[in-house]
Amino acid sequence: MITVHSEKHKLRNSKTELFGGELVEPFERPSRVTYIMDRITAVDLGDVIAPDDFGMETILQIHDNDFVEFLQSAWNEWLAMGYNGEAMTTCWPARRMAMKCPNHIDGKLGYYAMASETSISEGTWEAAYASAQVALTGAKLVMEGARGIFALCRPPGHHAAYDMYGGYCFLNNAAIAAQSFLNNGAKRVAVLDVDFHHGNGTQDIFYTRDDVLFISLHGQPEDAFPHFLGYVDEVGEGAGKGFNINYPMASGTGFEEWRAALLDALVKVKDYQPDALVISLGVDTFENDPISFFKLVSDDFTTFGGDIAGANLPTLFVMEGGYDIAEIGLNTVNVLQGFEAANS
Ligand code: 7XA
Ligand code: ZN
Repeated sequence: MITVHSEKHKLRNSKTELFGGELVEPFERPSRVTYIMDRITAVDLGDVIAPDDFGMETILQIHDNDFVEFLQSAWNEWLAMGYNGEAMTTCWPARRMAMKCPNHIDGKLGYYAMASETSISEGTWEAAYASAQVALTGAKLVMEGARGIFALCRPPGHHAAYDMYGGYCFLNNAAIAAQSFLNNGAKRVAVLDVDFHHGNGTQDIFYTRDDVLFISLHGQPEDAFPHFLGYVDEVGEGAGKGFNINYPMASGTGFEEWRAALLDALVKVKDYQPDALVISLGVDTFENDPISFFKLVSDDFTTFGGDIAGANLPTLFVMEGGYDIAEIGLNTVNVLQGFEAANS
């Protein structure tokens, strides 16, 4: 399987995450990609290629123009205030407050943030842009006939909504890839999100549309980030009604229950008859992930890679989360090898 990878992910190297009331080294850090690349090399998964540059067009079909301009300028606006740390929000438009974007960077951060753990740092926009190009390049290769492609996106994307960032995400790479499939001839695309966390951003983006089916398997929002989306009764609206499906699961969920949800989701994917399948691939479902609560073991990732291959669809894997860094390479590549083995 070909991997699309950009060295520019390293430009996203923030020093601080707000966690448990402290500023800690971010869980989402550059070495995640190093470990995945090491494993790709060790098992000789296939060629690794750099992305093409497709520009801003598809990004701006998915995200609000003002939001994208904010991402581009936020770091410099923050520096201009003379602040010493990285850019973090300290305020929000909470219930019954004005939903208007302020001029001050503190207000802008609050307006566009969906969570406060994620600081914006130097190079964040450049890395997010490159990550989106990785996804777009992967989509192009799939459209050209590849059975499966791995877009090694970093920073991840599935929490990024039409006009919100957070949960380590800035641009929604999976949604941008899905839109690219549609722009290039696909009639319908399915996005299946197997990251531990609910893909609130992807849900938000496609909630009123019937040309993208969104399905997410995740930790139940009562107990897991992003907490405010991901319930079963979120089924889509208007033309999108019936095209959003959530499988929230409880703390301690193991592979048997998780796989039953996956197989159910894959039946729904097949029934939808999409022209392409995008997998939001997070491996933070792993039993030792430091910020999650499912109990998958490394071999389970191989098994479910094979299950995904069973859908028999042109498939783009888009990297999302996973924070047991010592095992992230094994678990991620296990999915891709499971997929390849079931195809051969
Ligand atoms: O899939 N999303 C992630 O892996 C990021 C989750 C961020 C959680 C932050 C909670 N303090
Ligand atoms: Zn996650």
